[in-house]
Formats: sequence, structure tokens, C-alpha cells
Amino acid sequence: MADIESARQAFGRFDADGDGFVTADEFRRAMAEMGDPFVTGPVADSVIAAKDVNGDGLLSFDEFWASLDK
Ligand SMILES: [Ca+2]
Ligand SMILES: [Ca+2]
Repeated sequence: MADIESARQAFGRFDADGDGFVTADEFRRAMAEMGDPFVTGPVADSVIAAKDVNGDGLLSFDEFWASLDK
């Protein structure tokens, strides 16, 4: 169960520069800060690519929200 407010907070933690999109590099760094050093560049690329519905290489909040189990 996810609610949109906590999803926004989680998304904000990933979006380090606050531009509204999470890049693979931002995702990798956020995971490392949360204590998961095993998310390497290629892993981050594939996680973002799997959620990146419109294929622009960036994860928008809408794409993040759509990817969550609700
Ligand atoms: Ca960003
Ligand atoms: Ca996208």
C-alpha cells in the first residue's frame, strides 16, 4: 500500500537536484546513501529503464508512481 504523499517524499530523496526527474546516476547515489552499495551504474540504468515508460532516460514522478504497488 502506497500513498501519494509518502511516494512524493521518497521520490524527493532520489531527485537530488530537485528538477522533478530522477536520473540513473541520482538513483545510484541515493541507494548508496541508503546503505545499498550494490546498485552499480548498470543496475541503476536497468532499474530506471524498466520504469521509464516514455523512454527519455529519466524517471518522472508519474512514472515512479505508476511503478509502485498500490
Ligand atoms: Ca534530478
Ligand atoms: Ca521518463
